[in-house]
Amino acid sequence: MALQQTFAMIKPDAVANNHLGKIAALMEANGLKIVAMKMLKLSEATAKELYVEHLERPFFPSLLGFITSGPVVVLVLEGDDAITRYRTLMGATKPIDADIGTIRNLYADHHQEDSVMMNAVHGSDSLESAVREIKVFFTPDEICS
Ligand code: DAT
Ligand code: MG
Repeated sequence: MALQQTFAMIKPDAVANNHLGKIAALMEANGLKIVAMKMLKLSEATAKELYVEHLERPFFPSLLGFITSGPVVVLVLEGDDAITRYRTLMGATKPIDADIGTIRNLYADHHQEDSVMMNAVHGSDSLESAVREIKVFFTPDEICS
């Protein structure tokens, strides 16, 4: 298995609901070392850069409103097979479909009307995305690999 880095974000719903520490603990307990981390409020420009592949999607305006609505925590996670390992730990995009014990099953609010969008966490879906997304938020000297 290859040692990889992936980009993770704890979204405004999970930060507002005080799930930040529990989510970070789950990452660490599942073979993902936190090698960079910061809290910030996304600007519209940064949100568009992160979600560039979704700009034309019908849900993009609501996603943009949600993701810039409050503070988020961005992280770089490192570990064996980190990209797939973290996607598995996150669970399915729709919290209602997320497997028991995954972050989205445990910490997204399944009763929210916008429960697809308010799904607690983001994670890179490929090596290419991980490299690109990490660069949106971190300079190499901010990553303590
Ligand atoms: P993922 O976050 O699992 O990689 P994605 O990249 O397809 O999922 O979508 C990015 C985010 O956009 C997702 O976390 C929540 C939101 N989203 C996706 N599909 C949506 C939809 N049909 N309606 C509303 N929001 C959606
Ligand atoms: Mg995605």
